[in-house]
Amino acid sequence: MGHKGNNMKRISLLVIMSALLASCGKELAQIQGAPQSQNQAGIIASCTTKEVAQSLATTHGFKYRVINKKAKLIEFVGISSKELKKLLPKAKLTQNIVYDKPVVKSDQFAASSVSNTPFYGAHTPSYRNSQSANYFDHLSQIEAASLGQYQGQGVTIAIVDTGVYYNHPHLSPNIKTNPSESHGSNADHIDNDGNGLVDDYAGWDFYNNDAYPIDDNGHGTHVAGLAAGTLGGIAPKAKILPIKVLNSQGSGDLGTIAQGILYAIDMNADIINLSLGGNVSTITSDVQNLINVVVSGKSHNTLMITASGNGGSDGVGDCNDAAPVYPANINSNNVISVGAVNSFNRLTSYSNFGQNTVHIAAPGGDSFTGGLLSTDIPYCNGPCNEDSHAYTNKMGTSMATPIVSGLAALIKSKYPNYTYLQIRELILNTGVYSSDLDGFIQSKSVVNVKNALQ
Ligand SMILES: [Ca+2]
Ligand SMILES: [Ca+2]
Ligand SMILES: [Ca+2]
Ligand SMILES: [Ca+2]
Repeated sequence: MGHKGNNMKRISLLVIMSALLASCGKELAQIQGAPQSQNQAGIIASCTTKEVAQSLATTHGFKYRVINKKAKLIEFVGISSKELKKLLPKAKLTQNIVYDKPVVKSDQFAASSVSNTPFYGAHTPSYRNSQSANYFDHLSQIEAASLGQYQGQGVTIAIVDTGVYYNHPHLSPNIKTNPSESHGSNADHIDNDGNGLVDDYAGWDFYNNDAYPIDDNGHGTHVAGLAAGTLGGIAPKAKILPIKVLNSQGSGDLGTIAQGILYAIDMNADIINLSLGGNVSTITSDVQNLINVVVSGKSHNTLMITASGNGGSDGVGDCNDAAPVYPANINSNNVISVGAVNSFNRLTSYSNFGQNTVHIAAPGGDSFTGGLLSTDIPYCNGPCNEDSHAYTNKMGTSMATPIVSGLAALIKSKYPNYTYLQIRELILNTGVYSSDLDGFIQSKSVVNVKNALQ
């Protein structure tokens, strides 16, 4: 998300790193690529009053936020549970801490060490099982913990992002390959299918203009896992088409993004996940081009799932009705704009909103849960075995978006002849009402997998 005065072409990934929630005033430029430190998740305590929390926070220099006024639940960030416990008697808090969960941090490769490794093919899948819901908290929240026979089979979700670490053992079984092409040691350096791209076997990297859209940031890999990871994805049998349009810092420009979307449409993606965006105040030719490309998806029956944004430079949610974010605000009925709720189905502090322009909400993680758990850049720089898998927590409307993309894939696998519009309407009409979203989110609801597939 760009801030005011930014070059309008700049567009960024929409993830908030939980380590930085305590300093929401930081601009995204500083947030991008910043390492997550351990144990920075917020903790929740039940306080007598907001005033007590406020005085505690002021005296001891940490942040707080009221989660639920009635239940007197207060979230504290920037203090350990041990420290807070020491302060509790002094503050006359009614209860002890009810939740304290550290951020999972894998020792991932530094972005600079990710090389253009080819896609080595499918690892033996470790499919969703009865234990999955224990690890992936959001599955129960949207009633996706147990799936029936429709798990996204035959459906392709394009991930237009920082790339996808396609050799991750819990993503590789689902990577969409192009039967006309090959890459790596099998590359023939010929554009066999005549689409203008040489050896586009496993998607394309439009940022670096090569046949290896591998992720050198981590964002796209996380997003892909949320939508269609074999172990924790909403649609664990959907195909993932990796398309890299953002650089290792998560930035890119509208022209490259439009190219990536056009490619996804041409490759017959059913759903295009766009966990990226930027503020747009003037419809320049670049913006108009992006709009045209997104609208052209209608004639190919392509549904776009877009992130509404994370509140701009201050990290506090903004109204998209007043300050448009693109591509989320593109007024076309093949676009769904997604806001983020916490685990109580309440709008997160960072999520953008807009009762005319943000259509539905999905879990996006909050600091007390450490964000949503999903696939991360693994240890392996080549074919990956089961032991080399990696997971991490991230939060943002970027994370809420692939939840909706996964749901769209489940619907499409059950109703293969549905149009983009029928899928869109089913998603928006089968959510669970949350009074907290009234006036902020058009459908006033949070996606629900069980309702949608009934
Ligand atoms: Ca080609
Ligand atoms: Ca070729
Ligand atoms: Ca590349
Ligand atoms: Ca804001």
